[in-house]
Amino acid sequence: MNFQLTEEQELVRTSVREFCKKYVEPIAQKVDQEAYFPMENFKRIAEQEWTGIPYPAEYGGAGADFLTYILVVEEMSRACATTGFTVMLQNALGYTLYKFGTEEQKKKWLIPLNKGEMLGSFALTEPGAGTDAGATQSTAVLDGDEYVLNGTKMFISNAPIAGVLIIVAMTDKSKGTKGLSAFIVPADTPGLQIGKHLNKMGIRGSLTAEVIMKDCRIPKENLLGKEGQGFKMAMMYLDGGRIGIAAQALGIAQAALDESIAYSKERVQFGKPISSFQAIQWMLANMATDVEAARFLTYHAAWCYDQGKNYSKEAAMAKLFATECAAKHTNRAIQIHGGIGYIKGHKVEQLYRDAKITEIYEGTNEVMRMVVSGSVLR
Ligand code: COS
Repeated sequence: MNFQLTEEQELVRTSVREFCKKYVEPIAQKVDQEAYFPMENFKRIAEQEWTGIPYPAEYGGAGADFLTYILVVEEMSRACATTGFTVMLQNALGYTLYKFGTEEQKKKWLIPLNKGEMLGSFALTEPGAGTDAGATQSTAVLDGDEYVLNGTKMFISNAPIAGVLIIVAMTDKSKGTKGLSAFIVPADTPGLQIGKHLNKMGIRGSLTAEVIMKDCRIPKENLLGKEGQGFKMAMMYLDGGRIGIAAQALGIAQAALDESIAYSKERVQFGKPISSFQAIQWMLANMATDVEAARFLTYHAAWCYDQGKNYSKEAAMAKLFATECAAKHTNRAIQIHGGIGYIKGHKVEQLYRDAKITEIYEGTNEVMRMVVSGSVLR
C-alpha cells in the first residue's frame, strides 16, 4: 500500500494552490454574492489543461490519471466551491463521449470540451424524475434521419452557458430503463429552450436552469452509443461524478477546518485564545479526523478507477462520507466563529451554504446508501 502521491500529482496540487491564491480566492465572495459564472477563470483553467485531465491528449485531454483530476477539484473547491464544481463537471462530461462516442463524435465534441473551448451539460433530471431516474418522461422519436426530442429537464448545471448538452430521453417506453437513450444536442438546436438561471442557496456562480425541448430535431448520428444504453450510461457517468463531488465536499470541509484553526488561534476570550479551550480543541480534532477519513475514501475511490477496478460502491461511500463531513463541519465552523460566522459574506457562512448541495446532487445521499447497501447485501 502506498500513501504517497507521485511527484507529478504533488506538482499539480502545488500549481493549483498557487493558481487559486492568484485568481480564484480573490473573487470567490463576488462569485457567490453576484451569482456570476467566473468565465475569465474558466478560460485560465482551460489554459492549464485542467478541463479534460483524465483523457488522452489525442482527444484534447491532459493524459493524466483520475486521481490528479480529483486533487484539482479538491484544491479548487477549497478556494471556491463554484469553481471546483465547474472543473468537476467539465471533466466528468467527457466520460460518456469517451466511452461510448464514435470517432467522429469524439472529434466534434470531446476535443473542444476537453480543451475547455466549449462548456457542456449533462441533462438527466426531470421535474418528475430525480432519484427515480428511470421515470424519465422526455421522448426521442426517430423520424427519417432525425430524432425529434420533446420534454423538460430540471436543475441542469451549466445549461445557460453550455455549447452542447447530453440529454437522456425515452426511445421505447415499453422497455423501462432499457428504453432510455442518450443524445448529443447542440445548444443552438431549434426548439431547445433554456429557462431562467435558478437562484440557488449555494454554489451560486454555477448556472443552473430548466431545459425545454419542443420538437427539437437532431441528426440521428447524434445518438450516443446505442438505443437503450442511456440509463446504464447515466449510471456509469454518475459513478465517476460522485467521486468528483466527494472531492468538492472534501475541499469545502478542508476550508472549514483551515478557517476554524486560524480563527480559534486569534480569537481571545477570558484572556486566552479560544484554541486553548478543550471544547474548541475537541471540535477541531473531530473535524480534522473526519476530513482525513473523507480524503482517504475519496482518493481510494479514485485509485480504484485508475486501477480499472469496480468503483460504484467506493464512489458512493466516498460521496456519502465526504459530503456529510462537509455539511457537519461547515456547521461546526460557524459554531467556532460564533456571531461573526453567521454574517453574510463571511467565508464560513458561504461554505455552510455551498456544502449542502453536495448531499443532494449527483445522487442524493439516500441513493448513496441504496448503492452501498445493495453492494454489501449482494
Ligand atoms: N453502472 C452500470 N450499470 C448500472 C449501474 C451502474 N452504476 N447501476 C445500475 N445499473 C444497471 C443495472 O445493472 C440494471 O441493468 P440490468 O437490468 O441489465 O442488470 C439497470 O441499470 C437498472 O438498474 P436498477 O434496477 O438498479 O435501477 P433502478 O431504477 O432501481 O435505479 C438507482 C437505481 C436509484 C440507484 C438509480 O436510479 C439512481 O442512481 N438514481 C439516482 C439518479 C441520480 O443520481 N440523479 C442525479 C442526477 S445529476 S445528473
